[in-house]
This record gives sequence, C-alpha cells and structure tokens, in this order.
Amino acid sequence: MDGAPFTSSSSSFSTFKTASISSSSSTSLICLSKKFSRNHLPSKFKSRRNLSVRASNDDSVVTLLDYGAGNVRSVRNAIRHLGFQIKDVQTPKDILNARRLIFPGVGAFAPAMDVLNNTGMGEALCTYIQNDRPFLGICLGLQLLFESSEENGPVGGLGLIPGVVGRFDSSKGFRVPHIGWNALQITKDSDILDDIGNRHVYFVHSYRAMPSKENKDWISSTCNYGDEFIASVRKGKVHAVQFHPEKSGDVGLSVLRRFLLPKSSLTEKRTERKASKLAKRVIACLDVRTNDEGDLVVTKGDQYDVREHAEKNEVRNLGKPVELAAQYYRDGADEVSFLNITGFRDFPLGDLPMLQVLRSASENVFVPLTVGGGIRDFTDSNDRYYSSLEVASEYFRSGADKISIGSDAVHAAEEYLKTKVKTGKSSIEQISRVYGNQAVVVSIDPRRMYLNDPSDVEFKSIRLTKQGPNGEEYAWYQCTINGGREGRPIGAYELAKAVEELGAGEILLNCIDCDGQGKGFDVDLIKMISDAVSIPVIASSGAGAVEHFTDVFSKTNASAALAAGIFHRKEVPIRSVKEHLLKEGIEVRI
Ligand code: 1PR
Repeated sequence: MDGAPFTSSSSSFSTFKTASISSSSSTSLICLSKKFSRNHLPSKFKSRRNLSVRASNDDSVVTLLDYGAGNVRSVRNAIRHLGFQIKDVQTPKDILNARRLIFPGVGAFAPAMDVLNNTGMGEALCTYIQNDRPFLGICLGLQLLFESSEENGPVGGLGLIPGVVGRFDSSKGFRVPHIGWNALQITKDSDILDDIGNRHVYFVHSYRAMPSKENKDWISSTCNYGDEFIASVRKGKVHAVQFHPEKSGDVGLSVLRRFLLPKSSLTEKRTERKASKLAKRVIACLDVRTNDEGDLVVTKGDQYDVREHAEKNEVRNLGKPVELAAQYYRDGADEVSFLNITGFRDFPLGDLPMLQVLRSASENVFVPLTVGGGIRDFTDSNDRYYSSLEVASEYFRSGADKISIGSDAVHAAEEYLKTKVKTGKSSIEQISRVYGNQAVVVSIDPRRMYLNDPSDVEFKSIRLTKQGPNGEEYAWYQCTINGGREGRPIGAYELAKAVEELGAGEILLNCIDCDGQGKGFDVDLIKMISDAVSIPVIASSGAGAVEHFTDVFSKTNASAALAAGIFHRKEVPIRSVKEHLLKEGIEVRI
C-alpha cells in the first residue's frame, strides 16, 4: 500500500542515523548555503535548460514528493480518500514527468534542503515549477520555495519566491509554535481556496514567511498570529499552503480536491459565523491499553484507576479505539489523542496493535492525531538498542502528527535541572531537533499536594481558590511517572519550564485528582502552568459539563481543553461543548 519515500544514500531520514545526519548535514548544508547565498540558487538551477518537463497523462495519479521525514501518511490517506492513486518520486525525472505534484514538507528546513540538494530533486523542482506545472506545496513545502530560512540557519532555500522564512516572535505574547485552527484572509483568487471562505484551517509551525512588496504577487492568503504572515501562495498552476489541508477536516479535503480536480464543484457549507482568529481547541482523548483478554480497548481511569470495582475487577472497556476516533472526528473534535497508558511497560515498537490502531485511524481521521505512551530510549531482550527518535519515527510513519512523552520527560527534566546542561540526548531534544518542536508534546501527570505553608517545600506552590480537605490554603503539584504509580521529586511548574527549554512544543496538563471526576478542570494548576510557559498548554482531566470548558478558557491561558469520560459515556457531545463556547463568545472551529 505505502509507496516508499525516496532516500538519498547520504541523507535518508528513514534510516535511524538521523541524529548524526542532522549534525553532518548541517555542516554540508552550511557550505552549500554559503555557496547558495553567494550564487543565488535559481540561476544555478535555471542553467541546465535540458531538464525538459513531460507530463504522464494518467488523470487519476498524483505524484508525491516524500523525502521520508515526518507524517506524510496523512497526505497519502487524504489523496486516497479523494479517490486518487499515488506515484512516489524516486528520481528527479519523476518530478519532471509528473502530471500534478504534491510536496508535503514536514520536519526542519535545513535537513530538507540538504536532501533536495543531495538528490538533484531541488533542481528538478525548480524546473518543474518554473514551467508552471500543477504543484501543491504544504507547510515546509511552501517555506522551501523561498530564498532562505532562519531555522538552524540562515539556510538557502529554492529561491523561487523572494523573502526569508523567520521564527514567530513570542515576545508579543503569542505562543510559539503556532498550533491550532486559525482563519485565513483570502487576498486573491486562488481556485483551491474558494471553498474556505470563513472557515478555520489547521496550522502547526514555528516559522513563517512574511509578505513583502517583492513577493506580493505570489500571495493568495494571509493569516494573523501576532503579525500577518503568508498562509498561501499561488501563481498560475503553482500553489503552496502553510496550513495542513490533510489535517483540516472537510475544509482541508476540499482544498486538496480543488487542486486535484481544478474544475470540481464548490461544496462549501456556509456557516453563519466568520472565522476570525486562532480558535480554542476541543480535543478527544482515548486512553488505551490491553484488557485482560489481550484486546486493545479504550478505557478510562477514575483518578487513573482503570479497573471496574466489580467482582471481576476488569479493565474498564469503553469501546474500540479506531471506531471511537472516527466518531469523534465526525463529531467535530479538533484533535484526537491516543494515550497508551501501559506503554511504560512495553517495548513501543513491539506494540504492533497500537501501531495498527494508528494506521487504521489515520485513514478516516483528517484532524491531527497525537500518540503517547512508552516513548523513550529502549534496549530490547536481544540487547538491541532503540533510540526514542526511532520509536517516534515509527509513530510518525504510522500516521501520528504529534507524539506525547510522559515518564521519560520527567526523567529528562530532573536530569536537566540537576546539570543545567542540554546534552541533546533526551527524547525531547532528539525528536524536536529532527521533526520540529511542534511535533513534541509533554504529558504531565501531577498529583495535588496540600500545604499549610508554601515554604514547606522547595517546589513552586500556589494559593488555592478552594481550601484543601483540612483547610489547607496552598498546594504544590508533584509529578508522577508510570501512569501515576510513582511520585517524583519535581513539581509540575519546574517540569513545564524545563521541558519547554529542552524543546517541547506543547504541554498536555493532566491532573490525577480531577481525572474522571467530572467536577471540572483544575483551574489553579492550569493557570499556574499556562502563565509559566510560552508554548501552548492543553487543559486535561475533570471535564463534566460544557461550563467547565468556558471556565477553563475564561480563567486561564489554556489553548485547548481535552476530555475523555464524558465523550466515551456520551454524556456531553463535542458539538454541544462547541455551541456553548460560541454562545459564551469563545471562538472555536465549527
Ligand atoms: O509515561 O510516556 O509511557 O505515557 C503514558 C501516557 O498515558 C501519559 O500521557 C499519561 O498521561 C497516560 N496515562 C498513564 N496512566 C493513565 C491512567 O489513566 N491510568 N491516563 C494515563 C492519563 C489522562 C487524560 C485523561 C484526562 C481526561 N489520562 O488523558 O484522558 O484525565 O479524562 P476525563 O475527561 O475523563 O477526566 P508514558
């Protein structure tokens, strides 16, 4: 089924030596970029006029340029979902012979340019695009068209569009990475965006290209996030988008459809509400584990205890992961998360059922998928060592857009706080370096520890809005590992700050005390953490009613709110959560 990404001998992402590649590739890239910046790439590329473009005439085939980094499976699934077949680029000639070409770029700018240069694909791409052939670049596939990027750079790009790709400026109080559903300002007719009108699309990036008078004629839409950045470009049959159409639900599928079938009819379902800014996200979480019969089921803890308190003491079984994920997608969830809650026990790459769940779910879920559980360096019983990067790479190849690290992040933070040295070896650093920090979520499992006097502990504590059981006015939040089984000498505040410095792009902030209680999120905890970091924070644990969502979004800087039990038990539909938020004036994606 899966076409294979082409790999150049020296820089294939799919080989596990990735870590070394990035360091080596960076050196070769630097000298390349020096050469580039000196030689203005396009001219060098333009020289070889003998690169002729000849299109195959198979109408139902899409040529896909997949250089093996990150989750291209979602783009494949979306293309197949729209009834097209995929021809994978193996050689530069495949680009030149493409009838239509999609270039989904995931990961970091420098290693991507390195692969394009080392394989001659960059040159072929330039020729293909300069011949106004049907092209769609996605995310990094847009950024690489520009002259250069500041990401681990400056690094030379393909130089087809004037301008430099720079990092969002977090000093303006906007959380970086820009993760979530934001609104487009369409600036010129772009055919493929005709269906979008006033809808939200999904972004996940830390770098963006800025409008200038030199690139004005390319821009077809912008988006506002602290500043107005380029959200899409178009010239003739050449299109590129910064957002992810394959992860933007039905709106995104329509963008892909209109690229693949330019004359296809508009299917726009107008909504009465205009998308205007970054929406708050409502996330459905599926805690999964094998039950006593060995089946992988969706379960749900009661303060992390997932066993029925009946005579058989079984693992609570709330349904099948793939079916429930597809259901929540249809119900309007903005993201779906799978947490393999016993992952700390197993060897994640040996956990084939979990990988299979991910592959199957990603075939029908066109919103971002996050997977967590057991991501860490691992040595199996045959003494074979696997890096956490290898584990994460398998999850990305299987359809994950983001991975979530729990216990291993606690160990990494404790080590970092002890030495204050970034070794580059922690799972957070390894994975964020190659896939970008927007792909790395840290899941925190804290337990509330009541205090009469904050000076009783060395960790950050807060004054509680509601006193503790014995009238305590303060509490700190002790982090745990292995599914809440072991408390560690580190507070949630210290952990959040440390993992942000190590390169995490987002925090999933659970609370063991509130988990499954349906009495609302721990607003005190979420306020403390979302005020302490500049990366997005997902509020989690305790949702029991629609009001709990307005509460957490109006009293904290949480960017998203996650729930499980109320959705699994069909007590509160996702739709009613969103309608309530809209009624309360909180922008969400409809
Ligand atoms: O430590 O890297 O192997 O990751 C394990 C992952 O599994 C972590 O993300 C950890 O949060 C999660 N986990 C481990 N044990 C449990 C458990 O329940 N026994 N579940 C568990 C965490 C928390 C939320 C839950 C919310 C919402 N679940 O994800 O869905 O609390 O629930 P609610 O809306 O019903 O209140 P590693």
